[in-house]
Amino acid sequence: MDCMVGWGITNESKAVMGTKPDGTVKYNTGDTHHVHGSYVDGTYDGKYLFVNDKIHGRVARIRMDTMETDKITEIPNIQGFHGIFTDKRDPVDEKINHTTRVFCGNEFHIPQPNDGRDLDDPKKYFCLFTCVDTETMQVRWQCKVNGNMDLVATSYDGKLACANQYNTENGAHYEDTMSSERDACVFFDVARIEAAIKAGKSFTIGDSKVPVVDGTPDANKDPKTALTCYVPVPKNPHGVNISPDGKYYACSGKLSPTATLIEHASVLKWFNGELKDPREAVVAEPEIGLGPLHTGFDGRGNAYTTLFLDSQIVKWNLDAAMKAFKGDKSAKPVVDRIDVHYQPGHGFTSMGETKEADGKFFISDNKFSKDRLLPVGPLHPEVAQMIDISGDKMKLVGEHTTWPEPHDAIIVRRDRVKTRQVYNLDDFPNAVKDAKDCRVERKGNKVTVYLTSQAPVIGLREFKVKRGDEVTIILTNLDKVEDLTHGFAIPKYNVNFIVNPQETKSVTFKADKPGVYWCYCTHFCHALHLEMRSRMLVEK
Ligand code: K7E
Ligand code: CUA
Ligand code: CA
Repeated sequence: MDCMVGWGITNESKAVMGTKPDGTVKYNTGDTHHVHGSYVDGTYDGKYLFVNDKIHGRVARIRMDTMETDKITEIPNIQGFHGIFTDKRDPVDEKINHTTRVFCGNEFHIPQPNDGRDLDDPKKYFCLFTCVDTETMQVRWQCKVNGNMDLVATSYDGKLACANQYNTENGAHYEDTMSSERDACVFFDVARIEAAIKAGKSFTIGDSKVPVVDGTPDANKDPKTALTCYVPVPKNPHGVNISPDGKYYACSGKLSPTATLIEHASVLKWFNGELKDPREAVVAEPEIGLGPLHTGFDGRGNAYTTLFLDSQIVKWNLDAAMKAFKGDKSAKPVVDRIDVHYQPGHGFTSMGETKEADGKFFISDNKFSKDRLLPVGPLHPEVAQMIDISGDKMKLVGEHTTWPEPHDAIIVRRDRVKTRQVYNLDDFPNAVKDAKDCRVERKGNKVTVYLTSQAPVIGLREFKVKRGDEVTIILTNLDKVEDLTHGFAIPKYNVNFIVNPQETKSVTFKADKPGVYWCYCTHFCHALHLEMRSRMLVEK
């Protein structure tokens, strides 16, 4: 719920969020982690952003022209939806060089279906990798996987998606998740999975109609028909990121002081049966420092990895790392380090997740601020720090506070962001197009109040309803000036939202308290902003 924009309060936002049969919002909690854009030709097209909700297993689509969520999809059969990434082109159709899928990793394994069976037998739980259609926002398919999935990355040719796995042990307790020396990065052959689904080699789980294919190692022994490929990486890795040239995936060690570089072409070779062992796809494994988590790239052959335990960003060179891996003792992968304050989680470079990586900036989202700021209570704000990576040495150039706890972001070049400044009145079928149209309509005990706002006036100075009425207020902001937003609040009725210029929103509530209620504008709009009010009169 956000009472500035009215998210979770207006009927329009409730329709996006989903409601229970009694009309209340289904979930008003969330736990977003990662944000990624839609692509065309390997770079951002400025159309959509996609964000995961780990707690309820939902994916939200944000329109980049309004920066508002327009769809939310709840994915069946999963818990702990952590990693998310859009595809960058179609694996089969050459003409589709833009995003049509968003891939969703699933971290917590559960009984399938999760209806009370197998509660005490974690060995029977399993996870699903999910593909959602970016236009319809319907779930296309799911793939059964061994182990959990953490972060997700996709290839530039559209052929592969992958997820790092820290719990290939399928452990239920943290010590169990650390029992193996190696976990994995699991790769998905997108075209093969979709062909298997087309061929009907799928099953369903519980009430869900989503087709599921089997991507467990036992079901995928023959590389030439396998849907998945598990590349072993050291102990409990975290984060997987692809280099802007599309050639390498970097998996961070977390419990190992290493990064593992996996070659895209080699994974494809394994799927074609030309490579014996998935381990041969690993082309470098440099020691880079303690607690590596996430990696950004500069497009000049260097990687920048956050080191949670060392509180540093380490810059390492991909070619040098590959030479060292082949035994060249003179090759030094690590080229620079810089302290950050403190304990970085995500780190990302400007345009770094596109083929237009510009090598200008790296941002470190730090999990602790400790002594950076005056103490403001037990909970501290955190800091994000900006590093200039254009030269040989990294240089700290900016720092600002963030809401705890800063997680993930992308840096999008400004010409890719084209937002609209004013809404279009005609986009809202229920718009009240003229102040003269303001009125109260009654059908039985259902009352609709048509209102406009235009600084400093709300279209009706007062309106009367009866106790027990179901009241719907439809409010159009007739102002046409950019950023001239009005709010609308009703005391004691839990109503507060804004309408942007030329936008229409509505709320519905029961008039259960008689009396006078001053509806007022909550968003500073005019010298007479405080005077901008109306009265709701509720008769006994
Ligand atoms: Cu590294 Cu949720 Cu992005 Cu946390 S995962 S840092
Ligand atoms: Cu309208 Cu303040
Ligand atoms: Ca493990």
